[in-house]
Amino acid sequence: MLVSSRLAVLLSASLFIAGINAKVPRVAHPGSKHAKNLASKRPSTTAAQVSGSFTGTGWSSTAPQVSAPYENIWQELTDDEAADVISFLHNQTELNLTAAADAGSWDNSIMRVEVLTPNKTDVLPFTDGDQGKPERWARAAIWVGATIEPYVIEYQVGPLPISDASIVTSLGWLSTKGTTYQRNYDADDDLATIFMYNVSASIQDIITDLLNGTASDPDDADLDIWGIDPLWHPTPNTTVQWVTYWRIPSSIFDGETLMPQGLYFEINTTGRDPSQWAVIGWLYRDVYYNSTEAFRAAWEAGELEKSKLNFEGPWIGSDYRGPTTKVGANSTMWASEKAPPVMVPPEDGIRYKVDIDNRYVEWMDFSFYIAFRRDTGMRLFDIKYRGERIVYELGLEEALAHYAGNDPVQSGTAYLDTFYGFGPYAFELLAGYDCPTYATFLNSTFHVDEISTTHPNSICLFENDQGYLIQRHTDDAYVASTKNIAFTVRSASTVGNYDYNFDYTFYLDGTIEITVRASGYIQSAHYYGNEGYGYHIHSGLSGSMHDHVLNFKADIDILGTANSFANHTIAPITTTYPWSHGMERSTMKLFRSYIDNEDDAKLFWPGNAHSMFMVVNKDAVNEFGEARGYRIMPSKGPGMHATIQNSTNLLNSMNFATHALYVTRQKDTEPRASNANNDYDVANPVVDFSAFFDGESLDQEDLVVWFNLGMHHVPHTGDLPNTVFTTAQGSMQILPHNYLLHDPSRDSRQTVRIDYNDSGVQAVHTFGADFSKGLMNLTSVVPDFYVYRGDIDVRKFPYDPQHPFNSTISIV
Ligand SMILES: *[C@@H]1O[C@H](CO)[C@@H](O)[C@H](O)[C@H]1NC(C)=O
Ligand SMILES: *[C@@H]1O[C@H](CO)[C@@H](O)[C@H](O)[C@H]1NC(C)=O
Ligand SMILES: *[C@@H]1O[C@H](CO)[C@@H](O)[C@H](O)[C@H]1NC(C)=O
Ligand SMILES: *[C@@H]1O[C@H](CO)[C@@H](O)[C@H](O)[C@H]1NC(C)=O
Ligand SMILES: *[C@@H]1O[C@H](CO)[C@@H](O)[C@H](O)[C@H]1NC(C)=O
Ligand SMILES: *[C@@H]1O[C@H](CO)[C@@H](O)[C@H](O)[C@H]1NC(C)=O
Ligand SMILES: *[C@@H]1O[C@H](CO)[C@@H](O)[C@H](O)[C@H]1NC(C)=O
Ligand SMILES: *[C@@H]1O[C@H](CO)[C@@H](O)[C@H](O)[C@H]1NC(C)=O
Ligand SMILES: *[C@@H]1O[C@H](CO)[C@@H](O)[C@H](O)[C@H]1NC(C)=O
Ligand SMILES: *[C@@H]1O[C@H](CO)[C@@H](O)[C@H](O)[C@H]1NC(C)=O
Ligand SMILES: *[C@@H]1O[C@H](CO)[C@@H](O)[C@H](O)[C@H]1NC(C)=O
Ligand SMILES: *[C@@H]1O[C@H](CO)[C@@H](O)[C@H](O)[C@H]1NC(C)=O
Ligand SMILES: [Cu+2]
Repeated sequence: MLVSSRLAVLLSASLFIAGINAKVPRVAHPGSKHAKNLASKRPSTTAAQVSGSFTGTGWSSTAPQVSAPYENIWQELTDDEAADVISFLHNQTELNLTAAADAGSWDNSIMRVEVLTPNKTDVLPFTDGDQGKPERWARAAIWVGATIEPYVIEYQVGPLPISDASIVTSLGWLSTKGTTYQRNYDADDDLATIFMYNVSASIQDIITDLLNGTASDPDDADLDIWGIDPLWHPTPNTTVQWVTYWRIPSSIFDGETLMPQGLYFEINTTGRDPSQWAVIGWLYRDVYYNSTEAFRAAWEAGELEKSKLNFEGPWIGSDYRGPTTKVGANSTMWASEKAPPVMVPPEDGIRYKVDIDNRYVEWMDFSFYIAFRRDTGMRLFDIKYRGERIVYELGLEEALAHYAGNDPVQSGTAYLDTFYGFGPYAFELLAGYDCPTYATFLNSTFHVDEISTTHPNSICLFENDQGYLIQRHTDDAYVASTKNIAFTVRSASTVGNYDYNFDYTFYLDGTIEITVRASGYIQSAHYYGNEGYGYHIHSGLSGSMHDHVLNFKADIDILGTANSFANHTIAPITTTYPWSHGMERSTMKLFRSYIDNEDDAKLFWPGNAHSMFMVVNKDAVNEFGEARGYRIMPSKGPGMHATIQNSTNLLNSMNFATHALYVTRQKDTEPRASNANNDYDVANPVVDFSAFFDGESLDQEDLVVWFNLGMHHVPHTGDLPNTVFTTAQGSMQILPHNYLLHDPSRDSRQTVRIDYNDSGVQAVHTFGADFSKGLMNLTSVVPDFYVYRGDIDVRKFPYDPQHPFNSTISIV
């Protein structure tokens, strides 16, 4: 599932690149690892240009207001809070900060500020008791560039609002190594890009011949140059990287990651003095040349056979490509120009309530708070069902896309996408496409490089009919059916080349489903010699196999925090019964046990799904003596873990991907399974997930389940031009298990029973349900494309018309 994509440059993560014309990035945004630009083409408006509330159509979708029972204490910093924290940090002279707008890679600057998620031990006495609000703190990531050994580090800042009592202090308590210090071996990525183009300029004649393009001037090149992520450190404190050439599309389509050119070189970028940097070797058609001279000699000797190249064409575009004239009933998708069925809003107003200021939502028997983070995007807190909390926190932790290949760039690619962040790329959703036009849209904001950016309408909330029933039964006297209406919270992040869609869906039976889908551009490989690592999918192109593993945190609380993790397994047995006349019967039986220690709680989904895993409360049994609980179960797709268990690329930074799910005891010091800065130094991550497993009891303790969604992605021709959501998706369900005494969807009136006999219908029972009826003006659900408006940046330095959208380029 998920996608991979990367930006190219920026890398990482699959991203964008493309569109970006490979300009050397300005140094002002020291967070970007590979310095390239992510973004870019996105329209942006200033706050002043935006007014009014967006609906996406002429239909005004104002959800009824509700007042959250308490303030959203997880909410991101307001712009004012962020400005205050930034000012306070600048006042700490020992940090020696340069304003982000003026900072280069040799300065210290603020990469990002964000709310520090309050500790659960401080939150529960407030939400569940009569204690006051927990203190509000921020966290800040600082780029320390004014040194020969640059690093990044995070601090805890607060309490907020800033006062005489506020301090800047260590955040080491949330690191498994005791410090958030991360050595930054890529601080001079801007110079590295220049170095790569200088190297290429020295062989432009060969590049013209082999690759039919220019790569001598980063501001005027046909070819982009970028490569592995994370960088390699073959011996301590040294840095090497393999890079390759990608053709820059000239059209609007962002297909750079579909145009690798098959020539690779390795450079040694150890240290901060580019004059000491060197080319280590070249690779072309699986032949390694140990110097530029050796490569040139082979070329001059005519020893190089030319590989097929990947050129731009309609094949990288995602537009309609069918016949240009209507060719009648026998043509492909002959009716596709006709308007398809559409979702329309309920006649009688919206059936959910929202507290916009607090990002608090009530739908049927569920309520929850929405928060948003730069690293992981949208997350939910305090999900209650029928008045009881069932999930304290639910959200993405990390997204791995681990590639392999016969070439060193694909082999060296293993994106940890929180490095780039899901927040900065959670762009505006398109009403009528991403979400129904009648959805409620929320904005999201993050604070990077001393700029507060708001993506309007980047989270949507809507109810819809799932297109299949939640319940039915027929016999010779009646037919009974219940509509499967569910409520979804959605966002999508385009992290470089890939688009990840995240859904949290709530069902009438008390189930919560977490779904991730991937679309966008694959990161592909040059086909030469890559048969063992992907399909040949275009002239010079291999699909480049990779694993997507997205780790999620589900802090499940069943009737309090004292919970246990049950394993109910169905297994075959051979046994006799009092009634079996002594004869053995081959049958099966239910075996019940608990997994009661963290060390036993790194789990796989068993083959044939023969084990059920539940978070239960042993002290909360129902009237039949069964422990009430919620089960966790893969829904779409089988659940995931990484194929590569001991990655040469990621070392200690992918321990969240070794198994399909994990259970740990909840601890304030273990709030996240990963950290956005891990990617800077993967051998010494800020958070090494394996350190969470230290033999603690899981018996009636506060438990956290960490599970993986994803897919093994071996792109085939159907991934061109873009991967499709239909197959690239996975989901997990968290569902009631002996939690209530019957199916709660019976409490929905959207159920019908028709009694009938040979004489026809005798009675119709609709239980008071209303039906949508009367006239619906469908024009009201036609999307208004012209309200799409892109980012809103509150800049703290003058607008640069040459780089108008630079704030979203920053990856920090
Ligand atoms: C930072 O220092 C300046 C000058 O002393 C002061 O005006 C400002 O209020 C301080 N900012 C914060 C957040 O304390
Ligand atoms: C502070 O940072 C500047 C670069 O912005 C650097 O030149 C200077 O040496 C640093 N001062 C100290 C005391 O580290
Ligand atoms: C959260 O808990 C950790 C570990 O107990 C503690 O060090 C930290 O100060 C707490 N954070 C806040 C904001 O109180
Ligand atoms: C090289 O590119 C030029 C246009 O830039 C094109 O005319 C030519 O056919 C290309 N050559 C090959 C071998 O693809
Ligand atoms: C690498 O750099 C660190 C930090 O300066 C230093 O402590 C360590 O000794 C270095 N290791 C080697 C092998 O040079
Ligand atoms: C890279 O350069 C450093 C010194 O700058 C050197 O110690 C190291 O051996 C080099 N590594 C490789 C693989 O060339
Ligand atoms: C490169 O390879 C050649 C021949 O295999 C060898 O003579 C030479 O020493 C090598 N150069 C380097 C820099 O390793
Ligand atoms: C569609 O195909 C059928 C069967 O081949 C043929 O009889 C019919 O004439 C075709 N119709 C059109 C509009 O081409
Ligand atoms: C989103 O931001 C826009 C522009 O600032 C504002 O007009 C709108 O009210 C915001 N919407 C929500 C739901 O906060
Ligand atoms: C679950 O229980 C079954 C049956 O006792 C056992 O075989 C299996 O190993 C258990 N699974 C785990 C993950 O402990
Ligand atoms: C992981 O790889 C390293 C280096 O290749 C090797 O030393 C180690 O034994 C491997 N560990 C496992 C569990 O495969
Ligand atoms: C439907 O709505 C559109 C846009 O509001 C309006 O122009 C049109 O007249 C309406 N049609 C009818 C039949 O009311
Ligand atoms: Cu993929």
